[in-house]
Amino acid sequence: MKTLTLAFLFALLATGTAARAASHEHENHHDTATQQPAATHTGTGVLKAVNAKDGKVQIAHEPIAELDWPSMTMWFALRDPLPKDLKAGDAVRFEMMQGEKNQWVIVRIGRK
Ligand SMILES: [Cu+2]
Repeated sequence: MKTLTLAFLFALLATGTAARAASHEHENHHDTATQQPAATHTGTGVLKAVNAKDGKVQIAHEPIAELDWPSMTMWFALRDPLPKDLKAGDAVRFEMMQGEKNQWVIVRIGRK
């Protein structure tokens, strides 16, 4: 009985650890298949890098509760060219929606 209980506890611990590790993976927090496809979500963060050629920005974003996202640094596609007054280091507020292939696309961005 004691052995069984211990084995059960270890199994629980192992499961918990695996679940926590997975939740920190980028893919995982982007897997929002259950979300409404056309909904926009608002985020805030700091602009870290700009790739104007590919139309992408890297943002260290704050947690986004409605998507259950933790804070993290990630790349977003831009639907439109980045406003000229924005540069790396700026605090920003942005609106995004899921585009093709579940990629997150920023549809509006500005200084916070
Ligand atoms: Cu992210």
